[in-house]
Amino acid sequence: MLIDGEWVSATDNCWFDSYEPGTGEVWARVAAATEVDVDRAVRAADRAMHSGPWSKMTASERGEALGRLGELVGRHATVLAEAETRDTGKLIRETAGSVAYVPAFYRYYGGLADKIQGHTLPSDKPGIEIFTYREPIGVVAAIVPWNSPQMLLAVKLAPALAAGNAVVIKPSEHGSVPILELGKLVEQAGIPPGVVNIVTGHGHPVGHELTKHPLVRRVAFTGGPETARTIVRNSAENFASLSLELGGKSPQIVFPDADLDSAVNGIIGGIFGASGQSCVAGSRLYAQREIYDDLIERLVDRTKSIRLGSPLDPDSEMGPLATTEQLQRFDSFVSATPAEGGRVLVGGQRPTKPSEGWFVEPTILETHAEGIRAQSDEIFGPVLAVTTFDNEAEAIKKANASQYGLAAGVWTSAADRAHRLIRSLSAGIVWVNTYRATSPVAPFGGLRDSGGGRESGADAVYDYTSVKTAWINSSNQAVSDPFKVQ
Ligand code: TXE
Repeated sequence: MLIDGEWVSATDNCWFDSYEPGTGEVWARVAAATEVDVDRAVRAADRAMHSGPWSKMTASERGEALGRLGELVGRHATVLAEAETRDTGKLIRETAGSVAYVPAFYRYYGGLADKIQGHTLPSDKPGIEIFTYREPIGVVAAIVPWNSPQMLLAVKLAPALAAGNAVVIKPSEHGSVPILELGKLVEQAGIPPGVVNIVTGHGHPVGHELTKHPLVRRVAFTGGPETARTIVRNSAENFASLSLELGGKSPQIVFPDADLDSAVNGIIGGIFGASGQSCVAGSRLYAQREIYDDLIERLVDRTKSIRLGSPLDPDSEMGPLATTEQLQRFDSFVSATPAEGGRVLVGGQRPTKPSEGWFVEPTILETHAEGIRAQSDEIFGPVLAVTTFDNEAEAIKKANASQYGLAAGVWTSAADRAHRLIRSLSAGIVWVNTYRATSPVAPFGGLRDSGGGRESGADAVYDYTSVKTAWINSSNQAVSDPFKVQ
């Protein structure tokens, strides 16, 4: 682990195994932090923020350090991508692509570091000037899941550092190695010791202790809704501010005027990319009745030809699931579907090839009936639930009937319809004739059980600041005795 600039093992020297989902074998041993380690990391971050060299660096210097970190990520992209692939099972073609994009996030927030400004306010009191500063908020706990560790860390770490904070990162127990690899680059980037700390281990005790630590002022979390509820309760002890990015059950809506070839590619990529283990997976498909049969036939054909294979093989099109819990989740949803009134159109099984690793087939379920759980619940696997609609109003109603509200996809060639849908869909992100695109410039986040707060985009940097308001009496007039009538 990285605590106060030193590479250390846990104080009680405990370790846990990290498995390689492509083989199902242990491939790394990772330190299991204790309460004492978490406390040391938070205190180191607090010191680094308030009295270390970081606190004396100018905003421009912080921005330059972030730029250098991005450059180093680019230079070490091969190692970082391979670590992510081996630890999480995500395809090398996907991790190589996402790690290559990560420097853009460090550059973007590096560029913003010296543009974080307060305001001079139009005072309503003659002779009194009022203005605001934006100060760092305090120690940030960055809690990262396994499904895209580098990217989901960058959207937390980069704005937190740009604003002058120090950070304690808690990677997922299923994705620690890529983050530890990133930790090696932090010092080289000229970021002083203690500013970035990494404590590894399970939700309990590591995440738990971190989120209730009194010196933590902000928690940036990506993960599941149940964990988020615990974190909200823990952080309430200290009123730490929060961003919660919790996944979804995102609808894809296809109208007859859509370019169907393009829609098929967007839908396949949207659900089977990352083996469906993506918060924005487009896992519910609604197709207008006139094109339903044609669209489903194309999707089923393409699904049958998806090449499952080792995540390290650049020719593989879909890799394994990341954990055995994810395997069980897939099995339980898919096996329940026929009894709930649905039908397996393709997939649904564990494949015979590859014979090792945690693979499942890419799966499409027809879910016309009400109450099919695969239609309403987040599976976080390669399972697409499909059904029909007859008109635009019905499409919107069905798409919005979810406790989640992260993303939605719309496929249409009519500009007026696209605008109507964007306004009517209850989601944090709406993609029209594209899907799963992200960018450092674009806010990302959802509604209801998909969480709250937005990551990425220029405004996110302000979430890592607190406002200080200053009042100055520049009138040259002394303050009069408050108890003497004038
Ligand atoms: O997530 P967890 P899991 C969803 C998805 C998935 C489900 C469970 O539906 O099937 O969540 O996945 C840390 N205090 N998403 O179990 O547990 C944990 O160690 C503080 C959506 O992997 O939420 C890890 O670092 N932290 C998603 C992180 O929380 C705690 C990504 C996420 O793990 C903690 C992943 C605690 N008490 C899962 N308990 C997305 N939005 O992309 C655990 N953690």
